[in-house]
Amino acid sequence: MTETTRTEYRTCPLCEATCGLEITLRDGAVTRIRGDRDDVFSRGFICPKGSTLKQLEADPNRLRTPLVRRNGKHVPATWDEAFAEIERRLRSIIDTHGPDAVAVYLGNPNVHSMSGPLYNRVFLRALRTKNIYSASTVDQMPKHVSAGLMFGHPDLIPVPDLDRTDYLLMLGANPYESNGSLATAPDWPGRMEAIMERGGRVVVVDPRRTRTAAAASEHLFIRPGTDALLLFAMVNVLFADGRVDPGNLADLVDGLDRLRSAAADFSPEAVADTVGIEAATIRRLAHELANAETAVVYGRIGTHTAEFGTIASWLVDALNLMTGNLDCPGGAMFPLAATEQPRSRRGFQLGRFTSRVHGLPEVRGELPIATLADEIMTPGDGRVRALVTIAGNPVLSTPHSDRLDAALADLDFMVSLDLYLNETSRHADVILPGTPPLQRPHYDFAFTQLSIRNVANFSPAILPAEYDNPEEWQVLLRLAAVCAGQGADADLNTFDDMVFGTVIARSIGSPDSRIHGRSPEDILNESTGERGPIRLLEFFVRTGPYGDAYGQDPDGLTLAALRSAPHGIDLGPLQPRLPEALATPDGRIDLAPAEILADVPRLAERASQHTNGTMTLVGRRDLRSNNSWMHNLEVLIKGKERCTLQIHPSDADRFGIESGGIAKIVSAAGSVAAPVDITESIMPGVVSLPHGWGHDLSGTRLDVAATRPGVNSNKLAPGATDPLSGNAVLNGIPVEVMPG
Ligand SMILES: Nc1nc2c(c(=O)[nH]1)N[C@H]1C(S)=C(S)[C@@H](COP(=O)(O)OP(=O)(O)OC[C@H]3O[C@@H](n4cnc5c(=O)[nH]c(N)nc54)[C@H](O)[C@@H]3O)O[C@H]1N2
Ligand SMILES: Nc1nc2c(c(=O)[nH]1)N[C@H]1C(S)=C(S)[C@@H](COP(=O)(O)OP(=O)(O)OC[C@H]3O[C@@H](n4cnc5c(=O)[nH]c(N)nc54)[C@H](O)[C@@H]3O)O[C@H]1N2
Ligand code: SF4
Ligand SMILES: [Mo]
Repeated sequence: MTETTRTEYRTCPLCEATCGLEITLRDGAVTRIRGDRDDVFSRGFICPKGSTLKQLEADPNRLRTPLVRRNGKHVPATWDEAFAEIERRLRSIIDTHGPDAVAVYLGNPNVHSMSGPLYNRVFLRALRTKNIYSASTVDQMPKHVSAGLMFGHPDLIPVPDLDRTDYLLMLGANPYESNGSLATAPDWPGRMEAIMERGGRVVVVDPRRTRTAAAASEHLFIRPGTDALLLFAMVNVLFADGRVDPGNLADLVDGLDRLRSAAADFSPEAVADTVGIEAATIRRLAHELANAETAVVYGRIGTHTAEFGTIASWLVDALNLMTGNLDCPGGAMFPLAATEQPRSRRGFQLGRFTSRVHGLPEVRGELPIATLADEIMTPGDGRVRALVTIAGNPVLSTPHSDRLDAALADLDFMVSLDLYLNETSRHADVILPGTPPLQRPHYDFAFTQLSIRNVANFSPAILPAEYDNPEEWQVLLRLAAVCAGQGADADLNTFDDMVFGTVIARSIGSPDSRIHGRSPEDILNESTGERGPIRLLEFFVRTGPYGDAYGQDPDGLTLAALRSAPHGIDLGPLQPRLPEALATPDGRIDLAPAEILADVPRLAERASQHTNGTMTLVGRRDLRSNNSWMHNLEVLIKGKERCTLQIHPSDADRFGIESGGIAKIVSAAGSVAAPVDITESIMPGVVSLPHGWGHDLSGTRLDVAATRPGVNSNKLAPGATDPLSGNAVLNGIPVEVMPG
């Protein structure tokens, strides 16, 4: 047999940077993965994780068949056996207790696949539970809330125009390790350095001197949890010094006066002690922002997963707007994704229903993950008795983990769709194997909406499905069929045609659609014969802003065009999109949403409560990690210990902790013990542990991860939430530290 070598190109689905990969295969097996130098966006950039898709495919612990728990042990089962079990047990719970008794948790990798954005909703619609949870409430929900209230739609999120800005003020983000978030840009480091090379400035605000901070023009330590105060003080300065100028947007903005009065109490002097940044420095930052030709404020995890996450997220955009930098090149701009569909001008509402136990408001149809354990453990009508997790590991990634771990053990039934038998899926009665990245097609529906350049890039699957396993979208359809009462043996092709038919019907019925009024047959006949996500992608691209609208614009984008561009299609730099893109009912921007203003008194109380003298915990990321789930790949976890407690030498001294020793960290929720890393790169009074570790639980199948288990930092998070977004407070947790 002759050896055949082929090269394929695809977008890395692991993080938000969306790097192009060049993948070489010999006789159908991957031999090498490197950066695709011809990718229109990433130009060859790649991080150490990108090439490990090869090891992920090969990992013997990765699940290849369904597992069903029999007598306490997970044993292999056929798909039919697994679904028979799901149908029997899930149906009985739904029939007896109603759909709300079944909760669903959607983890982060759902936004990194095609099936997640397209088929989860089919499953959720069929199930009709109000108990929907996701990683969004341990992540970016504050941004959705502030964007929804200001601009009318929770996905109208402005991103920093990195390639054209003269001044970047970055808070709570460490793109040198994370490669960026809510700002898709392959090679963040290179783009950040380019700002300084062209004479601009980058200022990083972080309680740790991260690699990002070290590379910036300036780094400022900040006391954890106080970003909202710092940002408010900057707003205060701009008003006080007459430096407010929304530029082109002046006529579109409501609420400047209300913002001015809300900021009145937050002078730099009033917040300086609590924030840990001098008043003069805060004034200077505000002036630098106003003076720069173009400038942008950008905040991420450290700013969002905090006590005042929504206020901080709002003030980031408020500052961009007040300095004339919103919707302008070099400022914060709204991407226009190739799959974007017209948005209704209904505006954005919070709290349309509340959680059963604590009455927490829904946001975007979901409830805060921090309260799932309460919903499982509190008896009464409407108690959650079953859980379906889809690509999520909440036992490691969400707060008060010990409690959630115990709650999951209490469920009547649990299903996990996952790549691994891990800390979460070990509780599942049925585990269905997910589709690994190279065995599925890929398109970034989510990240093209958050991209600092408009780009479209489709990647076909490059490896066949192992064991003829169904792809995740088919698994989700089958779950939907069970929940809808059609049974596990329903004809999935018919079901998928129905899904597609509904999408077409909705679009042609909408006056804003580019195919409004066309005949459904017309669209069907012109569509690819392939069922599943590819057909839907085609639909959204062709009806999208650059699309051919099924023949109306012959030069427009099509699936065929995407297929013939393996390195992606560059749709150009971001363009101003306001006012057209606004989705508020009045078509205006609300700079001072009433819901957010109502939360400001809570912040005002915090302004004078400095935490000097006490210890506060923050998180961090490492380039070779990916939340909780890539620790089973030897290439990534080898080398130095990564799950360490960073602590300043003065604090280590104070607590009698020695270099090379172990520290015990105790919070209101629990305690863990970790090896210490005594370093001046962390602010005195702050300690840091990364999340996603703690692979020492029984009943998992993670042979490599178990050799370097680390500890689960989320055992320390008490499960407090930002009241507006329901987002968990994961940074700024009061702790005590002692020799362990
Ligand atoms: N303390 C602290 N906690 C945090 C954070 C923090 O900064 N600090 N960050 C938070 C953030 S931003 C996030 S996004 C969350 C993440 O929270 P989660 O999404 O709950 O956790 P992950 O570790 O991403 O787990 C992903 C799971 O999906 C599985 N998986 C991976 N790929 C696929 C796939 O293609 N298909 C299927 N079916 N399964 C797949 C993995 O095996 C793993 O079980 O963690 C949050 N937790
Ligand atoms: N290598 C790697 N890359 C990843 C991930 C991963 O786990 N590993 N996860 C991906 C995911 S899901 C996401 S959401 C993104 C997140 O991407 P980023 O938002 O860049 O997240 P982090 O790298 O955790 O950086 C957060 C920073 O906030 C700082 N911080 C903590 N508390 C505060 C505070 O109160 N104020 C301020 N100003 N700073 C604070 C921390 O010290 C830390 O340096 O990364 C993605 N990329
Ligand atoms: S930076 Fe993110 S997208 Fe790029 S190779 Fe690494 S993991 Fe993949
Ligand atoms: Mo995330």
